[in-house]
Amino acid sequence: MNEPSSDAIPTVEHSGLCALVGRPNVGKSTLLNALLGEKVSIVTRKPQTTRHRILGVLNRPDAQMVLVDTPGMHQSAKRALNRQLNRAAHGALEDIDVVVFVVRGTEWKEDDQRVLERLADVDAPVIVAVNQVDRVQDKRLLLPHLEWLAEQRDFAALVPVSATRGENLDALERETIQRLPSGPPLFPADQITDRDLGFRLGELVREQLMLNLGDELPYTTSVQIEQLHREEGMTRVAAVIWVESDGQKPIVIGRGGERLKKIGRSARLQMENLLGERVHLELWTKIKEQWTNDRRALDELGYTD
Ligand SMILES: Nc1nc2c(ncn2[C@@H]2O[C@H](COP(=O)(O)OP(=O)(O)OP(=O)(O)O)[C@@H](O)[C@H]2O)c(=O)[nH]1
Ligand SMILES: [Mg+2]
Repeated sequence: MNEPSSDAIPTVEHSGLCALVGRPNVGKSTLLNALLGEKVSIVTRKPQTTRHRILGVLNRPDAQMVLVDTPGMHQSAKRALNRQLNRAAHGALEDIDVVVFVVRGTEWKEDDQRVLERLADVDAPVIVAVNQVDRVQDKRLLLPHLEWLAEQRDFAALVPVSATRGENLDALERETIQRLPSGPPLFPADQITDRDLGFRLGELVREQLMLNLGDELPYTTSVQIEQLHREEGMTRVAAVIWVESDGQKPIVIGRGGERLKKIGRSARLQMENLLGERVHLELWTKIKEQWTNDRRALDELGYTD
């Protein structure tokens, strides 16, 4: 009677959650995508690119590791949006099986120190991924830096990697997966992320905004997908780019609409790449005043976790 039914989910040797944390811009999202072999989280050269907790599911024959990408933890708590980013990153450390603390080469900044301090009361094993080692000019500095890091906490492991070059990622994967408990997989084998298509498409627009706008403006824009229709061999997408003031609109649109066109073209190509079919993309800009500092607006735009 109590025999498990034949379609009960079998347990795997290693199943659990692994959070990628660190200060902004060290390469957490790049690392997530590189480990998964698919772009699930957007990447730019600017800090505070990631605004949400994003899960990426890595399946192996004996394991399922759910990687949690997080916004970079940082000191500035000026805007409600910044506070929300920090909240999402800190919240991601609850109920985690392994933490990967991502740092950049031989750098150690105040925000790295803060992350280390935040990890003080985390019981899960913490592995340091020393990312971007390809950028360390003088390789002789690496070993002393690893030794110095090893003195800062009883880390489970220190793994030098290059996310963009794919160097040593197998070692990082081994070190993390082996520390996951056995259990049933948390996601179906064919699901790569917890985020729906609308979210992923919106992020691809935001990625282009970050890449194509000057220094301050990207942080006051947000993207909302208004329409998403999948037709025979083609997907139609309409998205709104929210800005904070009248003055910001022409900057996003550019002279004769050139900049918005470029943003749209690049985002569309990324979308076509993701979907493997043609995409028709319409972009609009609208104003929502002070949304980055307005709790309710943040909720409306999906910044709730
Ligand atoms: N040279 C080199 N660049 C890298 C490497 N990993 C990431 N980058 C670059 O570092 C920049 C930041 O990468 P992201 O993955 O967006 O960094 P992040 O930690 O997710 O940043 P936030 O989301 O802002 O917290 C991008 O320009 C990446 O291309 C690496 O291993 N080598
Ligand atoms: Mg990121």
